[in-house]
Amino acid sequence: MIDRINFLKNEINKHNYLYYVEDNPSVSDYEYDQLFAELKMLEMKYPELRTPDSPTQRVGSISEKFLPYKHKYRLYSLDNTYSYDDLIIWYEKLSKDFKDNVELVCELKIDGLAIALTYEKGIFTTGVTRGDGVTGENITTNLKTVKAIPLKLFKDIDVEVRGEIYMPKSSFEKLNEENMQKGEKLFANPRNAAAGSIRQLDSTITAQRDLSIFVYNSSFENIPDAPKTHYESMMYLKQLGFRVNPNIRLCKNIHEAIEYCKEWETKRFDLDYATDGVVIKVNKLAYQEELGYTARAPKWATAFKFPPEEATTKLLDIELNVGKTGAVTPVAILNPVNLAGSTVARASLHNFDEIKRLDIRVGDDVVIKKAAEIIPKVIKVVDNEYHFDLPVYENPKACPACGARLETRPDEVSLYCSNPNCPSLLKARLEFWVSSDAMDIDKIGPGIIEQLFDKGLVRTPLDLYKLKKEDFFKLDNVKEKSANNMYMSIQNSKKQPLSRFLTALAIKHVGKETAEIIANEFKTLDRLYQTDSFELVEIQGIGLKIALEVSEFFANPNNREYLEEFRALGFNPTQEVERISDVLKGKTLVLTGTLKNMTRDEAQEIIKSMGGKPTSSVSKNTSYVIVGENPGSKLDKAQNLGVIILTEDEFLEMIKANSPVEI
Ligand code: 3B8
Repeated sequence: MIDRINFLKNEINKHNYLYYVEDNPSVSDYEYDQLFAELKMLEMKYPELRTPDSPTQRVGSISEKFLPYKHKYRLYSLDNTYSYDDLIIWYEKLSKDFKDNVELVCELKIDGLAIALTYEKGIFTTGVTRGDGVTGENITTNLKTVKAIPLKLFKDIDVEVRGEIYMPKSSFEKLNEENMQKGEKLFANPRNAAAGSIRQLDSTITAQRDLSIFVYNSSFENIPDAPKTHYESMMYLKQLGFRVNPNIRLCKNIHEAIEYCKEWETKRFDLDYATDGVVIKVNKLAYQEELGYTARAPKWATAFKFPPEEATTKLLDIELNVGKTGAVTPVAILNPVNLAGSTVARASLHNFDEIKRLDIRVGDDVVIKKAAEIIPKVIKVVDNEYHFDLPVYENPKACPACGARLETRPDEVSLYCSNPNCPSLLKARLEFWVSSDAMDIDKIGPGIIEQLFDKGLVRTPLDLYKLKKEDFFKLDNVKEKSANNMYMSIQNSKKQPLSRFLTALAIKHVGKETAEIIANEFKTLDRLYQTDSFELVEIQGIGLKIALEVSEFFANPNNREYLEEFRALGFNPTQEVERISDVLKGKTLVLTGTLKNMTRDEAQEIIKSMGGKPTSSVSKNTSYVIVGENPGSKLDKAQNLGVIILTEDEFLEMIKANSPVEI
């Protein structure tokens, strides 16, 4: 029987390969279905003969969990450039280290989702998202439903490959059409559709989506006749059974590479998959190794990005925003327009100097562009006769929120509201205080801040901590339960570490990362009181500008008084737990039941040290519930809400898999 099963597995895998990788089917759908049905039947009868590389394992299953997974090899990003001149500079810099001519390989840059696939002895074992490059999520079950990913290679080798999962443009359009008819949500572009499909907890849904892959890099260990160039390694990947993009070209020098870029800038629109640029790589693997990596990207590769899409629309108004520093910034209000697949109604105008420089007037037709930033920018005004009939934009003289005079500050382009009690400024500060980067008071959002402020219940962050439970009943639609939640989430934030408290203070130049560096160094607020700029500037990562700002902040008697008020309310921010990893960043975890291998406190410390947040109650926002012996009602609640449940062993495995070894 095992022979027949093996025969069927090989036949089906071969037909899969010909159909999904080679685009060259060799049997009819009917014949294929017959083979598949027979294999399924035999595996049902002899479940012990069912193996992970069987094509029947591509169907997916429900209630899979995505667990963080530390990559064996770090997945770097690529440096970007938008100009041919930069490409020439990049090439000259890298080739001067070598005597020979440096050959390049050009590939299309597929606009999908980066993933890493691990094969052991030729069998697909693990598939992981890029994540932050160090840690991703284990999405093996979902990836198994992608037919172009081989479950078994043509050679029994160990290899890790990287590639890009994407959805063909035509399938994306079809999916959106179907979703529209069903009244379901539409995806903005093929990339989002692919991401939405692959991150389904129910992988039977993934299985129904038309996803494919192009593979573009690999790490082999100990294979005979290993490829010596990138080009050869791509051919080798093809021989192993992977789908590689056919539009790859070997180039003698950067000028040939630029030719390739120019050619594909227009030809790309004829393809059935989205591309956003060209990846240019040094061909010789020995040279790649010699060139090495910067902190975030290989020096031996770069991405030429196709010019970003632009759109033209009418500027309806210029809105003014007051930020947490009191800076007033202009925002363009636009006639909504489609840009690179999403609708844009607001765009950045940078600052008032920029409006003057571009002579932007309300009523103009303007060109907007999506650059690397998420928020599109206004880049120029369309040459229209009527532009000159429109009134020239005048900088505001008064704060849009409180009417106070606006002032300039030395060496800064922004205009600032001169009123330290400006309601917009105070609200922006409060919003920042509760935000996820700062004190992370997750039950209080901008809408609640607005109400608390407008009803005169809070003016400064200090006031938040003086609120009583009853005060929340004064807000719209707030009942006992949510009043309690809000009250508790504010009170609990008193225990946030020093790094968050420092961030929340919104000291100039001190963002989240800088605050973390300072907090890890000083550990307590008391120690920070005693510091000066000389001591601060000695710290790795702290420049003079930051050092001066921070020391001045702590020397200022008003600020000291402010900080003392926090202490009187029970604050004593410290930095106890050193971060050892970021794998649980942004995740909340709940413990229930008795753990065998550690105490509750130990488990909580571990969670914190990996960047996670231990909390006591289960909600739909809980990332994982860790279950020990004799679990309480939290387990039932987690099951009802569909929260991912981890046994203690699974939790330990996750810790082990992500222990801070250098990679
Ligand atoms: C090194 C090489 C990242 C990439 C790479 O089609 C590295 O090569 C990378 F650190 O992200 N989207 C490609 C694509 C992406 C990358 C790549 N090659 N064809 C892509």
